[in-house]
Amino acid sequence: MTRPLRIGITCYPSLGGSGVVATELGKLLAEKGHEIHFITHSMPFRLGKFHRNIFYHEVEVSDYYVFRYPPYDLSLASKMHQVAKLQQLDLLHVHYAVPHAICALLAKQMSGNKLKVVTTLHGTDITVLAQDETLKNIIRLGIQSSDAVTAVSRDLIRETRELLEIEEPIELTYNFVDKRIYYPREVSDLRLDFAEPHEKILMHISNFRPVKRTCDVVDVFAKVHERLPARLLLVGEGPDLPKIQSKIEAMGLSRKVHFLGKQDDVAEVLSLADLMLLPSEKESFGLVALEAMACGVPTIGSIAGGIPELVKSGETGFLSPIGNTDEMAANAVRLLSDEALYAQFREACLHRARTAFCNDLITAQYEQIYYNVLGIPARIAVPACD
Ligand code: GMT
Repeated sequence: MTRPLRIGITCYPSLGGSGVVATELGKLLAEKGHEIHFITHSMPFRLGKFHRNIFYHEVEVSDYYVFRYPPYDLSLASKMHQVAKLQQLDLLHVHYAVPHAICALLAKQMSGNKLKVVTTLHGTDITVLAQDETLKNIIRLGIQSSDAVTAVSRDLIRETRELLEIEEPIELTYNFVDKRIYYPREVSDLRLDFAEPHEKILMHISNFRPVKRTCDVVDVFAKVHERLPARLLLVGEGPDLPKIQSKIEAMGLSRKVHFLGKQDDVAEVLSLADLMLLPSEKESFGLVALEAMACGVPTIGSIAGGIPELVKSGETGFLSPIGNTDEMAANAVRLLSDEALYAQFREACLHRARTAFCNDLITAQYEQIYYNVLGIPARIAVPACD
């Protein structure tokens, strides 16, 4: 029997899939008996109620008057060191390289190099920020100084190697969904609030940033709507939302599109959908497509980043070249007009989410990485995922 670990987790607590994955991982590790210390600037939004074995340490930033830019990174590094010392942490697991990997490196140095650091790369920390010459070298340093580095798709590993010219091992740890939360919910009553029984529901969930190509979402929907009765549900908020609202109005589709804003119970909302639209320009993984898959909802998306590792085109959705909204719409219509094909895709979605991206499997992979970096001999049993 291996001993439970004391793990510090840092992530962006208030937005994005990386924060969701970090928080859900912390909860699952705590359930397995590990002691988890979140070290973040605010309470991770998916943490919710009190959990046994989970503690939260808030990073407070000094706003002394000489600072034009209050040094959050230094406050975080200090807090990491302080928590590591007081709570006798075995390791820090940081999600999203910038600035967390460097803060963890500083905390490690402050602890006399005893503390181990695991860094998980999530996407734009590499695909966008590592292209910025002012950040590239420091991101490389953060990665090379970590005791283990993981990335959420093969494509992200490839891109990290290419952009940063590094040889160090990067382990693949796909994102996961908790199957106790993500499953098709009974929402037939709620569905009537948005669509007539004969109408199909297409959905897009994101932070409405340019990489999501939300204009393509609207174009795909408009083309589908010309051929069958349909509604579009848009979930989330972000910089491109006003542009999208104007586009929808200009296209005369306002009565067919519903803006749901930010939602907490994503599984409930996803269960309303017949299709998920994810036509992104960049997407290292696409957690939302996995969440949809776990609720039995196929994805129509782009061949970008790690999406093809997640969505099997022709089995759990259809993928097309970035920007090819004609093909995306044609695939959506094909799937929505053929009941037998749709049922087959839905089953494949449920099966794939529960097996390849099962929470027990991925949690065990992370645990194995932790014991490896600590030099503790352990073989973590991977439960059968069905
Ligand atoms: O940079 C972002 O888009 C945010 C980031 C995040 O913090 O959620 O998203 C990335 O990480 C997610 C979780 O691993 C992935 O599911 C997203 O695909 C990835 N985003 C991009 O690559 C654009």
